[in-house]
Amino acid sequence: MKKVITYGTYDLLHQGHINLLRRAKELGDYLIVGVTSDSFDRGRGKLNVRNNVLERVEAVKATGYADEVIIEDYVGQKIDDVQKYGIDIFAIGSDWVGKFDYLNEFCQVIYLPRTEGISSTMLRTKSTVNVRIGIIGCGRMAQRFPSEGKVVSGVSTSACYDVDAEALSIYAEAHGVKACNTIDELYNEVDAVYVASPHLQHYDNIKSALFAKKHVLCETPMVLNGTQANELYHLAEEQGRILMEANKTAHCPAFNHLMVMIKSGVIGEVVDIEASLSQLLDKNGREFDAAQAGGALNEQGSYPLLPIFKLMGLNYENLSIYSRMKNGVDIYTKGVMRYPRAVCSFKVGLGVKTEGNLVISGTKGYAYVPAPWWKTDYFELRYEDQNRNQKFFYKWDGYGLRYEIQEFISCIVNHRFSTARLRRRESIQMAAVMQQFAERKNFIEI
Ligand code: C2G
Repeated sequence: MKKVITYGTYDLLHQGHINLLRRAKELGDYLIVGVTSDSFDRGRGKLNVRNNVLERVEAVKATGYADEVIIEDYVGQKIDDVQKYGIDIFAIGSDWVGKFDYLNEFCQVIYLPRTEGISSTMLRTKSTVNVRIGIIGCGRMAQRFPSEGKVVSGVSTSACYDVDAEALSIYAEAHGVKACNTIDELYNEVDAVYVASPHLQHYDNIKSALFAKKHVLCETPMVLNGTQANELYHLAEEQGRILMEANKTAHCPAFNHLMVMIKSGVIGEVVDIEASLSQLLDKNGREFDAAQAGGALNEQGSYPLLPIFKLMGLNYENLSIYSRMKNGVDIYTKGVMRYPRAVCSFKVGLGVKTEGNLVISGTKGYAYVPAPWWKTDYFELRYEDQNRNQKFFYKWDGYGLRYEIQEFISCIVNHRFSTARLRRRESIQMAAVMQQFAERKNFIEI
């Protein structure tokens, strides 16, 4: 029996894919089709895939040409598969000519003619409603947005607004976007907004944007109060608009894969999580200003809370907060959270430096993610028997903002009000933690 294998994403499956699969099948008796996983595609820079892996697998199956469908999840897997499945022929479209010659060592490599005039990219472009985004708040955070938005299809950064006229015109000129002198002028220009104003402005900005029927992507921390966060998510749904907190860790491919692996039990039951993050900043910045809700917990807290909430849930029994304060802001905070059968802790610092790693301890082993774990491209699973240790490598492109922009657009296009990467209830609970701190509940100054 002659076995053939081919690979692809097969997004928005079209005639080009069908022709390719038919030709591949005709080369032998048994066709295996490798469909790329979502994280593998993100890792190789394909950020605009519309269908998720299950939809793409179903579409390939429906062609009737595949005798078997497998998932392609890592670089180098093709060599493993060819050997594992005893493959005679590796077939792929002619757009890849020469790229897979290295497989000749293991099987015959055939480049099949590509169907001209059709591609997933063309279909995506045709079907995309271009989402015009307006920037609210032209400070430091907003500088990265336009270049990151450029690599995501279906998005254009088209206008900006800032209360400070000088910051507005500098930003507009630097990024070639329209400067709007009032927020209503901005709303007339765009479909969605990216809120990168100071923390305390977020609530009003989000509310006014939602009332103007604009989708909102808001920098983290979205708000510093759980009740407000809840209210805003309700309002977004009432208005039929997407509200998403821009927490880059939540969209980091390696982080997401780690979460899924741990949930599937690779280190047993999780008993302890320690997550730390610190950044020594200029003491004159807004981060050290109590009147602008500065401080380490507000600034950095949503990152270490994320793995804790993702893995342990939101029903902790107790949270104790220990802070070193200076001029009304915490320059260092340690939080200890007690769960029914686990204990978690986090450390954040603006004026105290600490090792910024993430350690998740389980009954069978532990996960170790070195700094910068919040935008990691690497982690390890470690066991008593060191031979079982595993290292995982991923790709993290640019500032990472592209991943959250892509998910934001996907939520808009697919009318999804909540994303699995950062659930609304998780975002609300993060705000509730900031609120507990502001109210000095269960708080000890050190
Ligand atoms: N294809 C084709 N004609 C088109 C478009 C695509 O013959 N008009 C072929 C491609 O050459 C490839 C297959 O259909 O063999 C799947 O294409 P994609 O979904 O674009 O996947 P691709 O990014 O090419 O992934 O590990 C993944 C593989 O390297 C290929």
